Amino acid sequence: MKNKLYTQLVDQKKAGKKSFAVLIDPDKVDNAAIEQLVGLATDAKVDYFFVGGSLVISNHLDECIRQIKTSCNIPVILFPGSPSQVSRYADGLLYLSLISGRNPELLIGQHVLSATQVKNSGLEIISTGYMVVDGGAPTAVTYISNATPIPADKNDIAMCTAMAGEMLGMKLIYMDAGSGAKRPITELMIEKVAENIEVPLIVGGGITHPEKAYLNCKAGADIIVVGNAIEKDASLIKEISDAIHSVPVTI
Ligand code: 1GP
Repeated sequence: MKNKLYTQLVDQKKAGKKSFAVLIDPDKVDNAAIEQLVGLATDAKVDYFFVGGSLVISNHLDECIRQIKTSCNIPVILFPGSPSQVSRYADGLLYLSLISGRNPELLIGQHVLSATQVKNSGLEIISTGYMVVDGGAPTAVTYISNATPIPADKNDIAMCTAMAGEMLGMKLIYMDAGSGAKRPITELMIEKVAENIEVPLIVGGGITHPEKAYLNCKAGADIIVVGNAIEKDASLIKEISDAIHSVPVTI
């Protein structure tokens, strides 16, 4: 099916089910680490792997994804920090436009330059309104994107940005405080955004505890992304996955 992943995301949302995505930065894992993560994620019933990073220096994106794909059935979705992070071995790609910023390169410029390559990859392309929210300190994404994040307490700006993204036709909204953010996005902001859009809402950046993941879902997040905290303590995969999947179904 052409839109298999997106159909699944929308169906999950309609059914009121919350999902957990483990973020893997190819620069930070070797084969042994991938093997461990895949084992833990499979046991914990993780829903997705997101693969990517603001800066991917190493040259083993393909290898990393192939290893994941040969060891489990968890879908792999590219979360690219740059147009070079495309691998045909993944299942899909978040086609990110940085709608919170005013850097034309990340709104449309790099998309034009990489359009042929992305289309020819054969991947399922999911257009995503990417919103960076201030996480209390500069993160790799705020630096690399050369764009001002949405202030953490400006819930109305976040709401209007997400609404505009949806009306422009974006199929997902991703609110991100940035990898390793000191302060993750508040439930108030998540609630405000979730109430005003229909498309699935992804939330990530600085989530380090199962309780926070649970509260974010209760506030309206459909998919929670965790990277950094898991790199430090892989046992969190099970705790966070259980918390997310224990959120009562609300439709
Ligand atoms: C970053 O949303 C992701 O883009 C995940 O953030 O690494 O802080 O979990 P963390």
